[in-house]
Amino acid sequence: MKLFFDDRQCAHAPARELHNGDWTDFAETPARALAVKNHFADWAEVTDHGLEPILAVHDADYVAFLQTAHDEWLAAGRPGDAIPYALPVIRRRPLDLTRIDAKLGAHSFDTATPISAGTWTAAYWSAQTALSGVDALAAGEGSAYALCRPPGHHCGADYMGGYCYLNTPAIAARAAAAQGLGPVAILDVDYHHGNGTQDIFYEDGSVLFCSIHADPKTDYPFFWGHADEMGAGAGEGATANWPLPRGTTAETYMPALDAALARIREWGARCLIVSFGADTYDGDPISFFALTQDDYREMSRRIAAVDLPTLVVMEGGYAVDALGENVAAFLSGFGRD
Ligand code: OKP
Ligand code: ZN
Repeated sequence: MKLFFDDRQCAHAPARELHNGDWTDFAETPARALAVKNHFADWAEVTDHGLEPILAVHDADYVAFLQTAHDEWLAAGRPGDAIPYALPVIRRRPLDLTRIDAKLGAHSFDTATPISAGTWTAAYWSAQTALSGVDALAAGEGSAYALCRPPGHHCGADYMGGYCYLNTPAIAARAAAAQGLGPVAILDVDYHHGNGTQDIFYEDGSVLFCSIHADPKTDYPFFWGHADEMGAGAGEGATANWPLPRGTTAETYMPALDAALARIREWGARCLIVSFGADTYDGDPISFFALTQDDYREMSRRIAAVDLPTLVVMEGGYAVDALGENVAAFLSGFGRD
């Protein structure tokens, strides 16, 4: 199993985030990526695929916004990281937004996703890392791991949120389909619902999206991830959600995983992309499931038993000291430990 990482992903380093009404240190740190990087000795080189596979998922005006937002923020005389404060709950977007604050609000669904000086660089190489993993599958590898940072599953075609700027699993899924690896299924096992990935494919029946996550009644992102969200139009039936209660252990988690894997088999997937967050871990500081490293080994055994070419892309996981071991446990079913 090849492992992909690019150091340029560490250029994204916001200082703080708005959390429960106060400022806290930004949880999605470069140290997360470095903890995983240092756990393994052999990393494969990430190659540059340019903007085209990113624009297959994201709107051009959103990508242009991400590229210049921090410069515009500085030009407006603002210090530090760019953070939105006015968000259009009615998604009416005039095309002539000029103030950076208006652009930030128009392209965000929360205020916890700051843009720092290196955000675009890091997000770009996070996407390239996922795309390099797809290339490994196209070259015949049975599995690959993309250490993507920032993560991707919360952002949509034209909005950021939940620490995410470019939707790495969606970019990988579209690239895999374009390379003839499809039909592609995405299995999201991060603690949080992958609302951005779901949104991108909600009316697209060519990609199956399955997510197991904390119940949005109690947890972020609150507005998406309920069991009755099943896709629409041509995507009807190609979205499936398993919301689970806080405190979930393997006893509750594994039956949901088996149901999702059965769905993926029945649907006829020929390629699997796993959005993996280690924030389902018992010791995660911002999440409330109670899975163990043994559970991660068992999850990866069950996923590998579906026997599809599989790309694991990194999403969350905030217990930094345990993150390397948690990733190794999750990759053990694919022969990496
Ligand atoms: C990103 B990923 C804690 C409140 C929630 C956003 C969480 C984003 C999680 N500060 N803030 O799915 O791990
Ligand atoms: Zn998460």
